[in-house]
Amino acid sequence: MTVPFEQRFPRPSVMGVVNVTPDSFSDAGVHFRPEDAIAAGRRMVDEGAAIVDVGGESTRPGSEGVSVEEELRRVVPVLEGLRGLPVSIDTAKAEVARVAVAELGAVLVNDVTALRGDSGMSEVVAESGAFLCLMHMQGAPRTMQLDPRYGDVVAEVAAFLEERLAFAVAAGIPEERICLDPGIGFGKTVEHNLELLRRLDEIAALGRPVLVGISRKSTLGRLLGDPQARTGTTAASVAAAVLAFERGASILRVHDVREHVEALAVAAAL
Ligand code: 7PJ
Repeated sequence: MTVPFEQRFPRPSVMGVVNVTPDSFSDAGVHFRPEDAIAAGRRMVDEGAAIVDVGGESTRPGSEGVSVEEELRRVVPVLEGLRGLPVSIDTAKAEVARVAVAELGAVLVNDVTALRGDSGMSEVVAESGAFLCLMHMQGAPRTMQLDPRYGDVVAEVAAFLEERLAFAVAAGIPEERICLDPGIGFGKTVEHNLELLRRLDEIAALGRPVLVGISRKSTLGRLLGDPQARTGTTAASVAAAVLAFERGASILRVHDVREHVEALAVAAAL
């Protein structure tokens, strides 16, 4: 018997971000040493994170992939150091997911390719009983921000997530273990991101818990007046997270855990 997603991650839950990469979106390199990443992950759980998302491959705009060996070299010591704490693995590689879930206790696979990146991924998730996040991305990280285009961005993202959910279920992953994510910043302009957040109820209407990651993303910095911004502030992140929660998000993927836990506790009470 597995616990349904909604029970394991009640609304709102916070996912803390631990990037073990030299070049993530917004916290470039701060956790590249395993001991720093482990300390950051532990602190996030102390501060109220429901889960800590450990990733060893950057998906920031313009980034190239890394090999399985390099990704494992980055994440394995961190997963070992966080053993016993609730951890997810941010990876598109089946072998990295397998090691994380089957050998090192990760409970959720966060695959930004939504099972399109590695044909072995669905089997790893199905067999392990892990939770799964399916995220929308237009294009691939290296080129996704060059000229993203949609007719109706919300309708297209919803249709994509519905199709990936059906694919995952057909591959043997129980629907009750899956959450969906519109993929803020993944092949989207500022206006696309805003439209997705304004109409997040249409993503929630697909019937699965929704995860939103907008923490420190460039859209926020651009809204604050810098057209070249590559990051956003904590205060801007918290505002976006609270409104995403109000519009139906269940899990907020964030860098500043304490601030989000406090703000979301108040938002939930109101
Ligand atoms: C997201 C992610 C997101 C999910 C990143 C960063 C960029 N995974 N991985 N959703 N963003 N599920 O950490 O700022 O929005 S990488």
